[in-house]
Amino acid sequence: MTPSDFFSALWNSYTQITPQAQRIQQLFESHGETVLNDHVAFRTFNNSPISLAKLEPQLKAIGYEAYGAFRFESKHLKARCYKHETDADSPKIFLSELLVEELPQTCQDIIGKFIAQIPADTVRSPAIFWAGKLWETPTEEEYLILSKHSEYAAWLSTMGLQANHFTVSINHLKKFPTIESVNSLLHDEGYALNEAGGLVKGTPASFLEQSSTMADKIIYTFANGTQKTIPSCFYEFALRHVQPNGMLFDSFIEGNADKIFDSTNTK
Ligand code: OOG
Ligand code: NI
Repeated sequence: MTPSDFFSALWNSYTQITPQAQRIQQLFESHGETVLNDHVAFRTFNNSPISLAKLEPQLKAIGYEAYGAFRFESKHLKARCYKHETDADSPKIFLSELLVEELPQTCQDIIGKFIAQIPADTVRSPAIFWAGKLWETPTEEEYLILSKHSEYAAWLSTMGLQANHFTVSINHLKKFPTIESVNSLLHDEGYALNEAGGLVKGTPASFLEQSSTMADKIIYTFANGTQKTIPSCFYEFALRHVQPNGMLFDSFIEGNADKIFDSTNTK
């Protein structure tokens, strides 16, 4: 599979449950822009058939290599970032995993039940990255317990493996050169933006500025039959700055990322 096939299949499945991304892309296009992606991100469970270590070979298979590692203590997450070995314009990939053993036993039991349903050999091709939920639908009670302790766990239990966001590269926009100009366009169009830690995460001095929408909302039917409006996926905007060495910063920043995760919060 070529990276281009990978990202187009991924975009198709992502926009099915994130119609705002399609609309926002069209909004930029209506202003004469061509939208390029800075990166996409995935979430998963550690110690499972879809752990970061089990998924990584499928990124290698499409020509990607790891170049950074991150830890989010209070969210109980680890992450790595990947870039294409030769094509610098191919979107970067941010892959995080939940350290399930750090959650309370009640959550471990619920997640353990999901993980037990995933076939050991389920990771066989890059298409695993849009496989969605590989376990039975949670009950509303399970979802609420998970969301109390980890919004990430609650989100992953309902959405499974898929791009949780694509990211517009502001560097490649012509008429919207600043993150503030992007945010005000979205604000004027009525989109809810993630305000955790402020609308803009990061500064030019840290070489990466990011903002994101709040995730789209979908009506979800839980295993017990109740329905609830829950967050699906969101759209991000990133502006990278040139470092003193003359190179564009190409990694991620823990302090920014910590707030971007909140784009799928239920409260
Ligand atoms: C990933 C959050 C981090 C970034 O650009 O720093 C991130 C997630 O929400 O799964 O995307
Ligand atoms: Ni991101």
